[in-house]
Amino acid sequence: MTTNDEYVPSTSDFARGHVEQILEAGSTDVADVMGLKVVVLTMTGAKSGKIRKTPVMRVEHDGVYAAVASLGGAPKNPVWYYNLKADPNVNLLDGDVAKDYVAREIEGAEYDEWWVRSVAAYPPYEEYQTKTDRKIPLFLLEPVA
Ligand code: F42
Repeated sequence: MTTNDEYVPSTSDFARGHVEQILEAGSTDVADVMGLKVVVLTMTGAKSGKIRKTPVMRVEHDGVYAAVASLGGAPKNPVWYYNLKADPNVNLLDGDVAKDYVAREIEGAEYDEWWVRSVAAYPPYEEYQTKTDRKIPLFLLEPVA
């Protein structure tokens, strides 16, 4: 993903704080949620065109990652969901390794398979889904060849 626009931090103090720590250290290893690993997605704002950085829990299998648009089980999708729908090209930082990926929303059997993996990586996702009628969207992030 190549962008030459400015980075605009999240309005979420929690997420912005994590991103600041991670950018300072150059690695996601400095951050965790309940001791579980996070990764940082760098994406393009759907309306602003600005660079946005969004931490999500680390869900990975065979070099493919999942991004779970849970927003803690809120009734609405996080705003970054619409960014990825508008421009699926993201960069993902895991540890100190940053690579480009393409995001693809998944459904059906693929969703079910990756939902199990996501809950295994971060069990609270299960409870989040019980809090809302919204089906929590899942994106797969597949490496750019
Ligand atoms: N959120 C999840 O949904 N899933 C996770 O697994 C997850 C893990 C996680 C781990 C650590 C951590 O620090 C945060 C974590 N979060 C997780 C929270 C996540 O990082 C986000 O903060 C949260 O999901 C909310 O995302 P959001 O995109 O709704 O962010 C809001 C707070 C925000 O920054 N809003 C901005 C604002 O100004 O209100 C706009 C951001 C934006 O992208 N704007 C678009 C643009 O064009 O720039 C406009 C998009 C539009 O259509 O309006």
